[in-house]
Amino acid sequence: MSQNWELLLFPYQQAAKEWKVKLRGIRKEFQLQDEHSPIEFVTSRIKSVASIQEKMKRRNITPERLTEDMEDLCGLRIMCPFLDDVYEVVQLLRRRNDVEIVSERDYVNNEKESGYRSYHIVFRYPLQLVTGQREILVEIQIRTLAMNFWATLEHSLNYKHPDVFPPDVHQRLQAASETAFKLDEEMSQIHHELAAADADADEATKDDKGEQ
Ligand code: 0O2
Ligand code: 0O2
Repeated sequence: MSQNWELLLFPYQQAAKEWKVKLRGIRKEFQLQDEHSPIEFVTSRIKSVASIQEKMKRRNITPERLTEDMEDLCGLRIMCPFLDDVYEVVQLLRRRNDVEIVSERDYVNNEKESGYRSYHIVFRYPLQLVTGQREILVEIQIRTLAMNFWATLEHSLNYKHPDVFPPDVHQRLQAASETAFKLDEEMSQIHHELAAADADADEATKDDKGEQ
């Protein structure tokens, strides 16, 4: 069966655009209220035709089952400043009524063998098309800046040099992922301490004013 890829992928492109607006809107809302935003930035990608075809082969996915069985045709990525922010974004998504969550995979606390960490959510999104409403699957990967740094470089190293990966490189990449995670933990700790110091200072100011 020959596929009209442009037509098939159009709803996914549309969904990616709509979701970038929604997610960047969340960041803006926090900023307008002078609050810490758990979202640093958002990117998206539509799976390439070559990558779709490779995955169809690898997973034995038929063209008829493609849009149900391939959950990441539309992929969004949310980068968070701190570790806690990843779970705050997960909560924000769970509370929304414009999505129906289909699955969640926590690779933050259960890292993959490669060292990969991210929180993956797949949800069903009702898209409004000229032909009516259509529910499509969207995947969101939520990760910290440090996790993104590691995953971006590891992906590019794997992609560029797939055949010359000696076992010790895998180990070194795993170790690098551990280092990135320690950095995340330390930055989160500093963030908590500063937030607590801020709260104490606010309290002291209130007390001072109360005494006057
Ligand atoms: P802003 O003001 O930086 O948030 P588009 O959706 O058209 O705006 P496009 O071309 O589809 O963007 O690209 P993509 O990959 O979806 O998103 C790119 C966005 O991610 C850009 O935002 C980049 O600034 C942002 N981005 C990518 N890498 C980084 C990074 O390391 N740090 C930060 N802070 N942002 C990054 P915009 O659109 O320029 O808007
Ligand atoms: P793309 O289009 O390049 O983003 P599968 O897709 O079959 O490999 P599965 O079980 O469907 O795996 O999904 P999984 O493992 O939950 O998520 C797959 C996606 O997570 C990948 O997309 C990557 O974006 C990311 N990912 C998973 N493991 C790793 C890893 O070890 N390193 C890096 N850098 N990223 C990883 P694809 O398949 O690369 O597609």
